[in-house]
Parts: sequence; structure tokens; C-alpha cells
Amino acid sequence: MTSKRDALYSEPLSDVPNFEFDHAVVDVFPDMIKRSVPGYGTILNILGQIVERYAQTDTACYDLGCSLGAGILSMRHRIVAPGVEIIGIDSSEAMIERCRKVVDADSADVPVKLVQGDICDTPFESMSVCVLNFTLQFVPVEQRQSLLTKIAESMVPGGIVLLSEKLAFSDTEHQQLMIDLHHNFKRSNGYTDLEISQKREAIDNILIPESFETHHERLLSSGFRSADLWFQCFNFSSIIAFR
Ligand code: GEK
Repeated sequence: MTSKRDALYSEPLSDVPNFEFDHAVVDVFPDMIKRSVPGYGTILNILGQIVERYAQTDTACYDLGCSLGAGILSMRHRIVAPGVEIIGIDSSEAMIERCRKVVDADSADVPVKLVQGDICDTPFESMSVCVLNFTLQFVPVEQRQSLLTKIAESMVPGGIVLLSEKLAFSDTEHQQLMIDLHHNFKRSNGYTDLEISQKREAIDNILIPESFETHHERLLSSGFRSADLWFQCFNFSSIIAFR
């Protein structure tokens, strides 16, 4: 997916408003996420391979917080089980609107349903796969457990969650090293120090990272039998949990 170059924070702002997934973000989103999230392309590519293995006949495969449908397309081009429907949900109207165009322009066969709504309030159909690719980190912390429990309750035996998240670390030196390496990654992708610091200010209140241990405990107490990392680059990670 190509997009306009992200320059949303390139000019000094007197007051940096909270980050929102609005039309301005939609226009630059593929460029923004590729230049900001280490491993994003690798995760998406391998996500399709994992989903191919776990998608079960006559179940749904969900992409929660689907944005512009990158995860949907990765799954859609790999799923072979018959009777699977992919369901993408996003609370941002601007994202879902654009996602619809992306999905319409794609020619793979697996049916896709797109829903605009809050994943915490949306009932789920019987599913074998649930992808949360950098979405749970935006859900208020106090709602995360009930969301994962709802997912586990809707999931058939043998189903999986793929949970990609920015991680926090309890050791302050390790935490600072990961932040510095991430900022170097952004610098090497052309972001200036001003862009990095203004984006950080905009997103700090709405993206709440947690430790791997917190995610692990929550997944187990929500009803998943096992959860482990399958990808990590600096403070960006992806976890697979088995129902
Ligand atoms: C990708 N998965 O390209 N309900 C529904 N959607 C939500 C909610 C919520 N409560 N909270 C946030 N979102 C994508 C990238 S982006 C990650 C996911 C990022 C949506 C929000 O509108 C946005 O589209 C998405 O979650 C997070 O693989 O921008 O760092």
C-alpha cells in the first residue's frame, strides 16, 4: 500500500493535541506505520502464514483495529479453509471508509465484512483467529481484560490470538535503551527530532504500553491455555496465544 509521506508533526506546534485516527492520519497512515514500527512488514507477512494454519472451516477470522486493512489482506491471500469470513472492525470512520476502498480493490476470494465500532462493545461471532495488530495498546487498560475474555469465549478450541504490542520494561536501563533504539530507527527512516518528540507528546496519553508479563498473565486469566512471543524488535512485539 502506498501513501503520502507523513509530515504531520514536521512543523513546531504551540499546543500538541492528542493523536486521533482522523482523515489527516488516514492519508499518511501506511507511510507513518512503516517508518515508525520496527518489524511491521515482517509481522504482517508472517501473520498471513500463521493464520493460514489456524483458520478453521466455517468460522470468522477477526482483525480488530483493522485500520486500512493490511492485516485483512495478509490473511485474505493465505486462508484456504472453506467457509471462512474475515471481519475487520475499527472505531475510526475515516479508517473504515478508506479500508473499504482498499478491500474493494483487492481481488482475493475470501469474503470480508467491515464494521465501524468500538471492539469493546461489538459482539463477536464464532471465531478461530483474532488479530490485534497494535490495537490493544489504544484500549483503556481497565477494559483490556473483559475484551480478551469476550474474545476467548467466542473462540473455538484450537483457535489463536495474534497480539502485537509496544512493550514496556520494568528495568529502567532496558526501557531507556529500547526507547533510544526505537528513536534511532525513526531517525534513520527520515523523522526529525522535532517530529519524534511532538508525535510522542501527541500519543503518550492514548497509547499505554504494558510489559510482556502483564499481557501473558492477562491472556491466561482470560481463558487462553498458553501465550508466548513469536516476534520482537526493540520494544515492538507480537504474541501468539492458544485457546
Ligand atoms: C494494521 N492493525 O495496519 N475499537 C476499534 N478500533 C480501535 C479501538 C477500539 N476501541 N481503539 C483503537 N482502534 C493495523 C494497525 S493502528 C496502530 C492498527 C497504530 C483502532 C484505531 O482507530 C486504529 O485504526 C487502530 O486501532 C490502531 O495492522 O496506529 O499504531
